[in-house]
Amino acid sequence: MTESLGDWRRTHYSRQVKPDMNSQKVTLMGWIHEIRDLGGIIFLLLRDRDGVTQITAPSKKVSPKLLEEIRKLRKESVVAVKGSVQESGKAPGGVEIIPEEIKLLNQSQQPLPLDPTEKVRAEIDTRLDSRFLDLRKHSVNSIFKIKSRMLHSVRLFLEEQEFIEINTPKLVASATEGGTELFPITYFEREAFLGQSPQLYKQMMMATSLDKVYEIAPIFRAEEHDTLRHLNEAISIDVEVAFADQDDVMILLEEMVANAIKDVKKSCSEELETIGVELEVPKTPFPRLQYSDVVDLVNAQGVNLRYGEDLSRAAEKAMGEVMDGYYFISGWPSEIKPFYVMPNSENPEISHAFDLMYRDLEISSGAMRVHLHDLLVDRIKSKGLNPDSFNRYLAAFQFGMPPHAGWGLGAERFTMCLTSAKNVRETVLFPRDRRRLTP
Ligand code: AMO
Repeated sequence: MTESLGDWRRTHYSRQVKPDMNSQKVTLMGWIHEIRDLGGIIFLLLRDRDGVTQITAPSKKVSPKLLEEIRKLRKESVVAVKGSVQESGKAPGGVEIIPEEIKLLNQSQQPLPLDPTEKVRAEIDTRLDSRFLDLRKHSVNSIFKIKSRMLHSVRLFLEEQEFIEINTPKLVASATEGGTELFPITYFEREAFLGQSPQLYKQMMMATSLDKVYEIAPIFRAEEHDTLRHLNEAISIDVEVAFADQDDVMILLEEMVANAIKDVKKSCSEELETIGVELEVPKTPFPRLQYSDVVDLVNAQGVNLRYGEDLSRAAEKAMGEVMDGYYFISGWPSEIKPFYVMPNSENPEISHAFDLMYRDLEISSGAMRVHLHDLLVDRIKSKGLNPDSFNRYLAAFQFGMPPHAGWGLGAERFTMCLTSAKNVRETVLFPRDRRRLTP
């Protein structure tokens, strides 16, 4: 009974079948969402990428052979249905299909490890184990349609501003963001690492005259913590701009973020409705807070944060209580920012680094960089690192490196903001976390 497509081809997706197409012949393809056999009439719900269509098979109108075939179908099997459209007040979308032929393309085994009809709620681990079934739910796949649109909009925005897309190595020899979060790998007879960030490469691009570059690619972090915000493999949207400082790239970042939200709101209205999210396009410029003010704000709420410390989870949560939306934190102490961040020339204790926050979630970090070779060597040493292991990177600073600035925006964290997802794993097809390496 299981057959190939032959000359059958889909003519419409569910949502394209409208009541004004009465009597029109259509071919739909998808999965059996539901079967209700009432004896004299069988209702099939056919689900595809867009939605669900009711296939109505009354014994008066449909041949006994076809009815028998329909009775053999099992939930989540793949079928193609040829039939005619009929207006129906009771059916979803105001239409039903009276079937003339049904082709079973692949019968599904039973029982299912997961119910894609969302009647039974499953735990995230069960869902991730059977992610292909989980992604049949429109509430789940909507998140990825939104993520895809966001990435499209980001690319378009940067391309329009004449940024050049680059691809940098993910097999690397050294750390960039502090030594503890690296995944070591065996590179022939040497030790190497999975790249934590394209940081050093995008900076080296600034010495080439390409001037404005971006990369959208995986970053690998050996985070020990099992949290709702951390992944071991994430997608970073990285940007670097020559002849620019932190203020220039903060403006670029907020404009890009606001533009992507506006675009997602317009282009993904159905997906947003499916997941029950009403997006608000933030006004630019975003509020700009100083790190020292953040310390005061956090302490005022009874959470202890000493000046010079990075924001703890409790401190982030306290900020989420007072700030409702996107905001920058600037003026970070140099001590807690990486070696490549430019210290303020008047007060080197303070750096030209910033974070972009959404309520209690950090979604991006950036800075003006150190472009002066000797200062960079000092900064590397002051972090307890050996400048010799950075000599190829440092060479780019000896023969004409312009002042430059940039940032990295986490694609999954930004998708959390767009979809109101509480767990970052919801925004990754196949997340990698402390315990999960499959599927
Ligand atoms: P940072 O380490 O702050 O900065 O990373 C930038 C952004 O990437 C995302 N991100 C993560 N998302 C999920 N899970 C993780 N484990 C994870 N780690 C990072 C966050 C974060 O804000 N080189 C600098 C950027 C720069 O200065 O250009 C960097 O990597 O959204």
